Amino acid sequence: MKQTNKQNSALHNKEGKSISNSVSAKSAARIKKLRKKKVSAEELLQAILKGNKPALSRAITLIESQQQNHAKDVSTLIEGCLPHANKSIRIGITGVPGVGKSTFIEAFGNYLIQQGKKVAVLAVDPTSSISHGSILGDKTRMEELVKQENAFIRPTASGDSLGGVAKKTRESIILCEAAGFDTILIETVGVGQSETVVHSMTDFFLLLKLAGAGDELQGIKRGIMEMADAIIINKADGENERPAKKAKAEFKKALHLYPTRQSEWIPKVKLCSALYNSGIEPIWKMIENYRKITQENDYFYHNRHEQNKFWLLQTINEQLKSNFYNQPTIKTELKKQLQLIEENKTTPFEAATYLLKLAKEL
Ligand SMILES: Nc1nc2c(ncn2[C@@H]2O[C@H](COP(=O)(O)OP(=O)(O)OP(=O)(O)O)[C@@H](O)[C@H]2O)c(=O)[nH]1
Ligand SMILES: [Mg+2]
Repeated sequence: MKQTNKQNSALHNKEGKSISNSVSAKSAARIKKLRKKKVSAEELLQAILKGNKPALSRAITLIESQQQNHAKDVSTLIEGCLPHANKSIRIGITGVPGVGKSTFIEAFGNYLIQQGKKVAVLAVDPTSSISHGSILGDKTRMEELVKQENAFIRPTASGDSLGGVAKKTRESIILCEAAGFDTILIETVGVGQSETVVHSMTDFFLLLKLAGAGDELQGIKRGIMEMADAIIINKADGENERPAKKAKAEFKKALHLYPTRQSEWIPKVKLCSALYNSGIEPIWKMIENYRKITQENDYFYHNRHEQNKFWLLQTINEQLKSNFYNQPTIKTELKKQLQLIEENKTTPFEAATYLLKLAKEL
């Protein structure tokens, strides 16, 4: 009797499937849907402002996506974050491969966290599409830092032009600042123009060097001495300590030859061993001192305004270029013009004038 009741009471839908089964299937689907639920840009923004790291990651992924249908969400995020940005110190770090940038960031970042700072690490690496990003492989070098609640490490945006990577990094800085990160470290390996790009988005620029045998100044990229606010001679440990001290004196002498800077800051040379955690604190004290001096003489703010103006023009240039090249008609006509050039049937100037005129009419 009991059995019959149970059978009778077991509800079935038209296809004869047990409703209880289809209900559980439905709720599973609902849970799945919820998990996949597209979080609105507004929700993401609110989470970022509360300092939520997964939300920050997700937002940076949106920034990195090239998809046109994300453009509106990206604008919402940037506009919403801007009023909360700008409060950090942005530090650029450069140096040749193997100089110890990642090891330095691990030591420096952990020190900063001990001082109660919130540290975000970003990277500008034009080679990352080939090498999969220096920071990615580096996570092993930043073993302690990655575990810290108050640290946020983001591998490089890749597969893009330097201009594109730079734009994304700038926007990511704004998001990190809005999420409460007060110290932003931006690493670059110094390929091509990447040092100039990082210099144009940071307040303080650190150049990491190694003590070599003899002429330390040889092989140093033109312009880099003017950009560096400090030269850090890393690996000043063990047998390397003496040559490091010599190199320090040599760099100091060389820096004296450069004209006084608008910031009134005299670039410093410091020794450090990122691996053995020595010389880290004086570097931070120096940066704090720089901030104090340049905020008092207003250079700090002036520099950020100049950088914003530069980035405004840069963004327009990038946008104009991508608008132009992405037009289907231009794509096909450009191919034709390139062919005509190969056949000596047109000149580059004639072809350019034709294409630009064509774009205007589209
Ligand atoms: N002795 C010594 N070794 C160091 C020091 N800093 C880094 N190293 C070592 O140098 C090697 C390279 O260090 P990384 O931190 O990976 O250098 P990097 O500049 O980030 O290199 P890329 O990411 O390839 O550009 C590693 O084997 C480190 O352990 C230091 O202060 N002293
Ligand atoms: Mg590295």
